[in-house]
Amino acid sequence: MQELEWRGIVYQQTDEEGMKELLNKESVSLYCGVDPTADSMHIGHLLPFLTLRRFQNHGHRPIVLVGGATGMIGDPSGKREERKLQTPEMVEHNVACIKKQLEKIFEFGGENGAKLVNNHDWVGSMNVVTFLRDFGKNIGVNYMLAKDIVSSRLESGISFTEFTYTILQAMDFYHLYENYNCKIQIGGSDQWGNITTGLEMIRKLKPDGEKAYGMTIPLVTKADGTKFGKTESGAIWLDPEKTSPYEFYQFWINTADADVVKYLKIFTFLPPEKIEELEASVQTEAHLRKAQKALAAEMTRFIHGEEALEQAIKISEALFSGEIKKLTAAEIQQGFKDVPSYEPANGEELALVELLVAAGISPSKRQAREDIQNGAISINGEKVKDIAYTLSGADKIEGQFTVIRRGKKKYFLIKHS
Ligand code: 629
Repeated sequence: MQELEWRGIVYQQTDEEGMKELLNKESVSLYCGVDPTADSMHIGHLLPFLTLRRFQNHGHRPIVLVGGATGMIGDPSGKREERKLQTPEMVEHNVACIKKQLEKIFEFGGENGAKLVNNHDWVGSMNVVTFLRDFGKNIGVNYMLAKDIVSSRLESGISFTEFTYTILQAMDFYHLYENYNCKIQIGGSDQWGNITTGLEMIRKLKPDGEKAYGMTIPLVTKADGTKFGKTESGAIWLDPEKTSPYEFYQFWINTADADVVKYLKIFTFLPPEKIEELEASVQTEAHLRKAQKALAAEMTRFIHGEEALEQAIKISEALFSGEIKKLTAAEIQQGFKDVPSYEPANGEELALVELLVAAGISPSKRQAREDIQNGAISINGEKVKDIAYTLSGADKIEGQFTVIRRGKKKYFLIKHS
């Protein structure tokens, strides 16, 4: 807990002293859940799970819950509008995808190995009479109405379905408490209401039972006030098909100096001494961006592995220095995913001037010639000054790509078929 406090990971706690005592006394099972609302988690999900992993590194036992049942309902927490229901097929598909990602974050073997559970296993086939008699009876409607999540939706409206969501999550906490001796639930600050409903359920069902605890983690903020975890191209996903390791790496590299130390503390497993050293580097030699590089490396290695990290660094360096020829076709595909591209028709004559115009790189043939003569055009990192130049096989990296740059930074990708 001391380490978590130093890192700035603790926001609210139901019983600070009690939880510290419990953690010092024994190896504790604790959980955090995620609903399968998409086929991948994004970095907004990461923090509570990284925190669970920190508990695991200190000898406690994480339980990771995927909401196969709650995902069918939709958590109203933090949402201003009623959610659209997902189809059972979508939920099932998303559960499978998210499970795979969670498996990479935790250690599963050994004494304090992680456990992965799905609440569909105990809620999915529960009958409505059992639900209302054994669980619904323990939670007062007035208690539920007092929660921010519900009270903030009373004007705009909330269905009985979403209103009931918190009881389902409370049943989970109780289920894990009973079956896995799970005593702590953690989550983002939006989960406070659901976590405390769980404690209420446990108290009602086990008035003489051992105490359970809840803790939330602060919302990740950015110094400039914009939303963390979003870029122009959308969320930063953990799935490498949705956000390539290179893009993932770049996301962290682009962290502002004002945020980087905070992120090193909350997202990485680097020890305090190392983080303090990097903090000093931000103060005295910010231009070296050592802290950003360490953050990006730690995160990319943790989520995508060493090899993907090395590739991301290699792509970043090649793009920075312009030495495109050092890259493989696969690396070019990752590094230039978001640049404009052009696919010449099969057999199309690849005279550079024509190509520049066809691909929308230069606005006219006249301008294209001027660009070439001015030395503004390079092919795979090498300047071409000959206006009669025609692309040949040697310009096609692995027969697939040619990277054209106009000016200092404007990249275009020619895709050959
Ligand atoms: C059943 C479902 C449980 C326990 C938790 C849950 C999921 C929970 C929820 N969580 C968010 C999600 O799934 O909706 N009701 O997207 C998300 N969470 C991680 C963090 C969060 C939270 O997965 O707690 O705060 C984001 O950082 O929004 O028995």
